[in-house]
Amino acid sequence: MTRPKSRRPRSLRLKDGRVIRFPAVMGILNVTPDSFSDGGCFVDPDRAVEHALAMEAAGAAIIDVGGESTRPGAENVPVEVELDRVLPVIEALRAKLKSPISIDTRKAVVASAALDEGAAIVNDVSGLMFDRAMPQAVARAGAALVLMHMRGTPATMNRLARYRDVVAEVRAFLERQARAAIAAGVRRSRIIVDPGLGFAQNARQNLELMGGLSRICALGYPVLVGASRKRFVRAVAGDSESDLLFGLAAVNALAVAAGASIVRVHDPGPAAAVVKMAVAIAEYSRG
Ligand code: HH2
Repeated sequence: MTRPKSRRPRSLRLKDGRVIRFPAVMGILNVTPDSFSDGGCFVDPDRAVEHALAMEAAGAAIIDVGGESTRPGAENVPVEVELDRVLPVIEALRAKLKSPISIDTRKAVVASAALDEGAAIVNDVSGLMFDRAMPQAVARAGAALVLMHMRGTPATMNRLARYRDVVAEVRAFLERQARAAIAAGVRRSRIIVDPGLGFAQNARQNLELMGGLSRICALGYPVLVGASRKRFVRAVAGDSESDLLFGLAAVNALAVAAGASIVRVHDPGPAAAVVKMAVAIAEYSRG
């Protein structure tokens, strides 16, 4: 039987020649004392490295290292503190990890230092709105860039969750910011976009974004979806660990079916199984 051709982006080639094949699982490594679900678990660099290697073994194709929590209400972390948290971990991981490292930061100085230390992707949850120097920092290094939609800052975003058409507005923001990144010298083929579930969106708006995800995928950039342990999953699926895991599985399966390229999760093992199954079916439903 011949398989129908899929229009989803198939892969992303990094500057160092490594290729991320889509759909891929991104494993979350928060080296923070206060992240909403795993705060304090991986502040010790040895534990962080151990956890990153375990996530890679479980199926994570990217490890996303973050030194600043962006949960609702979180305050800005000083640059020096963020650097002290992430750099030792990235340095230790570089030699041990085959998967590329992404740095989850809004600050160009942190991004540049992490890229110098061996990260290959910058995950900017502000979508280039926080630091004007960010696009040049990414372009200079030839890095890949995740552009996420958000409004305001983690401290203010919940107040800004007002939209006429959340899918259209988020899509327009991502398209505009991707153009700005390209104008600054970031390669089009290394841009990933993300609707930013839970950032300046209430539970209903998150569901609308998921329902309209194929319109965001139609921009043509790989799309990242980050629903892991977020409040809207809890609100719909329930509070227990298994509710959260199965609720997330549904989000990830439907995201892949709609054309998403990357799912960002705390538990890469179950997510990898969900992605494999969803993509196998999606290959046949896209005639
Ligand atoms: N969500 C969080 C952090 N970074 N990056 C992208 N691209 N997309 C997301 O949805 C996203 C993100 C928040 O989750 P988490 O890292 O678990 O928590 P915290 O920000 O409290 O560290």
